[in-house]
Amino acid sequence: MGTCPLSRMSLLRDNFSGLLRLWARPEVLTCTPWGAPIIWDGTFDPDTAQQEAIQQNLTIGLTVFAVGRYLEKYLARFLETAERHFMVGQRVVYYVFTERPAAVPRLPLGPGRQLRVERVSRERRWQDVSMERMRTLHAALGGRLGREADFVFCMDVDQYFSGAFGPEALADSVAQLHAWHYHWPLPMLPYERDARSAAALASGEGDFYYHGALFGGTVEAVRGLTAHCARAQEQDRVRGLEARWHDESHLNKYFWLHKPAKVLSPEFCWSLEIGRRAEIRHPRLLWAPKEYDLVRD
Ligand code: 2GW
Ligand code: MN
Repeated sequence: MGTCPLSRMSLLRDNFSGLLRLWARPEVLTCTPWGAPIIWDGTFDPDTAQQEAIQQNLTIGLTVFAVGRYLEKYLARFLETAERHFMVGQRVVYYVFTERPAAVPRLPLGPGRQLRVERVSRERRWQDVSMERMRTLHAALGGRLGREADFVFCMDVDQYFSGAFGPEALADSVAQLHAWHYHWPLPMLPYERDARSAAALASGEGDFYYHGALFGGTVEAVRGLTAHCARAQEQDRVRGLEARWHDESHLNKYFWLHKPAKVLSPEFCWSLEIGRRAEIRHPRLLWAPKEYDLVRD
């Protein structure tokens, strides 16, 4: 029995993209130990990714929370730059969660792009604003967002797009390497270490340190992720605990237990404060400058 030519073709293509990843960026890690691609500039062909996504007729959700002063400070630039760079050519639905729907900027949107505003209540503590996102997202994924999107990305609002962020970033589950920590040795990564916390990683555990500012995947995968994190946060709360980096600590625990299918290089969420790094060729999303005195109460 011969191999069907079609599967031989796709085998060839898969091997080719694997080799391309290794050859294109020999100076960086382009594959995780469990075989997931780590996406660096030059390791993917954006046109192929675009073509494949269009054939699948996808709807991609982008969720962002803008509560309190973060709305005026960050939301307009986040959305304006997303219009220029995020999944251009695909069907996109923005989901903005805020306690002041009327204050959301009315932006002209490109064809096939929509914005929905969902009301959330304002938490008193900023740690809770950040952590409550997991529960709110989980509920939204069980509702309209979950019905209309195929894939979803969940992002911090205090950043802006600076380059094409396209369907090459799509996968079942997607994690972002943290710009400050991607080259740190494992024992130094800032995981939660208190064994009583649901977010705890013991010494020797952990693969990478992922950034809470960006994660995504299929609706189903992100539902699982947000359910896990919301439950784990609640478990800590009733025990009077709070993980070191809040939702980010729980996210890191989740991705230790459930390995991401794709990992984005720090080029996909970079901080200019780090300065020049030879391997950072083409940042696609940049951290907005923080003015803690202005936004932290
Ligand atoms: C957060 C901290 C202090 C003061 C205000 C806020 C705040 C956050 C707020 O007033 N309004 C608001 O909408 N947020 C949302 O929560 C917003 O979407 C923001 O991007 C997100 C996370 O807060 P942020 O961006 O100030 O936290 P970072 O940049 O220090 O975030 C990392 O660590 C967090 C946990 O401490 C999260 O895991 C976050 O995803 C990480 O990037
Ligand atoms: Mn942030």
